Amino acid sequence: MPSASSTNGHAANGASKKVAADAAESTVLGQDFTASVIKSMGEKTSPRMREVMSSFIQHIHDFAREVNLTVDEWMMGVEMINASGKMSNETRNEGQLMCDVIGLESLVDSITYAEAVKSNQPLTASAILGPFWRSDTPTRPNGTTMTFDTPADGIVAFMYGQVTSAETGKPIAGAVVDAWECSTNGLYEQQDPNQQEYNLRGKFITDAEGRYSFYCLRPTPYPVPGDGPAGKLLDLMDRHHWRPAHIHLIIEAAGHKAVTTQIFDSASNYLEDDSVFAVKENLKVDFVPRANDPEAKFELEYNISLALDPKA
Ligand code: MBD
Ligand code: FE
Repeated sequence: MPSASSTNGHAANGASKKVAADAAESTVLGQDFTASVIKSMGEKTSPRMREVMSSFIQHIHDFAREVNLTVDEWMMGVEMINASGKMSNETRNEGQLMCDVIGLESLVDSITYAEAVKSNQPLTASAILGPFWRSDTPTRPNGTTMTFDTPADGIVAFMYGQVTSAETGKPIAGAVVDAWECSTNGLYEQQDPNQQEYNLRGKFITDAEGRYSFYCLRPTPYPVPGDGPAGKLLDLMDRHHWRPAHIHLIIEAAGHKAVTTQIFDSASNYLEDDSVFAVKENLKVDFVPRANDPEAKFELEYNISLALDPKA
């Protein structure tokens, strides 16, 4: 653990007032101060809370020491957090987006699912939820559409597949496939007054053979919104806002572990430099031309394999 106290020797300059001031400061600057903040937790805190907060305090103090964080810089961070909160609601989560652009949601997702990846079962890989999921998306019949305000440059695709159990390989009936995507203008329905509510969102329930299907847009690249602190942070770091073309999915079935994921059009730009670091090799999919369907130019078969929930 690097200690800041070694860098505090500048007090030895003879001026007694300055020595006293520096001595007081060095207690706050040093590891003793950090330890005292950690030790101030009471005995009623849970073991996990103690573990998480001890480490958090340690790292954030060390971070401030390492970069010599100034009051102005720290206040800029505080203001970004406050601004994130103010623009967040049921349909937009800016705090989450802030975490996304620094790779934190992807890291936490990978940590959470590391266990599942270790198993030899052919599980569908997870990916981050992102800030635009809605809890109240309507259920729609299989074979129907979720693109209602299809723009002139939109390409309709038919997406279908089967949900199976990784344990048995058997189809899962009654699984819920919750899908959402943005339109070609790079806006999710709740960001765009010109799209009807719940456009490009739907929940589809698998039939007796575990099958689901729907019409959607072939996804297009998408810029992380620039109207809030996450966009500002990207600009300050001189990074672009783009995400590769993706469709979000949450698949849930009784007795199984739900999976939150995204699939990425393998023909898209930005697969190598996703602004939120969510692309995984096995989540890239190939849209192929669809024959004999006036409703859709492309199709995508996407099958999903769920792990049993040991708690169920
Ligand atoms: C998105 O559309 C998204 O999916 C993520 C993860 C972050 C920002 C915007
Ligand atoms: Fe998204």
